[in-house]
Amino acid sequence: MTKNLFISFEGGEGVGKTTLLTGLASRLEGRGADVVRTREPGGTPIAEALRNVLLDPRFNEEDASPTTEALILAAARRNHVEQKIDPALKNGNWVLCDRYIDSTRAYQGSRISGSDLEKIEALATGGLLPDLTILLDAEPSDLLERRQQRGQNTDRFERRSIEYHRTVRKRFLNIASAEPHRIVVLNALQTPDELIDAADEIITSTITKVE
Ligand code: T5A
Repeated sequence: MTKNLFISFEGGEGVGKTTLLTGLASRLEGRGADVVRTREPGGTPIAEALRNVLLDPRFNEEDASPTTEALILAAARRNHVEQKIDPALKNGNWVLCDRYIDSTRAYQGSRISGSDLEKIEALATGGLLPDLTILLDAEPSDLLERRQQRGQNTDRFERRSIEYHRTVRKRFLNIASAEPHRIVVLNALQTPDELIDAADEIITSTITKVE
């Protein structure tokens, strides 16, 4: 196996990031890669504890300002980078991460100033950006229909309006347009196998670029 990469998977809620990450990790492992699968917020004991705080349904919007939320996410990310991502990359492992900095840019970025976001991001990542980010993209109403067709619970998705999901989608697409060398957008409405094949091809061309 060639050079190890740091790859993040981004997109709106329930868009299929975990499914793609898992399928791709198995394929890479089949070729002999040592893969660390991880997620944000989370990935270490402290960051998982902070995830529980962030996603605790007892808290609502008024309990934490957007800046507080971004700082908790940043603390989780810093710990994740220091304790897990950076050591794994130095050890020659591939790191496949479900969400990373672009989620903060897309979700929190609309509610805090650009300069605060930049400062928080610099402290959280220490400058570590993924070699490749795969952004899964779909119109939110199509995703809702997909969940309904599969008989899946739509409560969590529907708790926030379609307009909210559309705003997040637009922010992700703007971020991708600003960094086309790092972020590749894939249509999330393809089958899981089609997505794994497409991502695999992108990885091959990324390896060529970074080597
Ligand atoms: N957050 C996070 C921020 O606000 N800022 C930040 O900086 C960060 C890091 C939790 C929340 O935190 C916020 C964003 C979120 O609101 P999360 O746990 O990643 O983040 O939440 P979700 O994105 O909702 O995670 P999910 O696990 O629910 O969604 P996935 O991983 O995108 O989707 P997945 O793979 O689990 O698939 C969902 C379902 O769809 C099916 C699967 O079988 C599964 O049932 N599926 C497909 N069906 C058809 N075709 C495909 N291609 C499919 N792929 C998957």
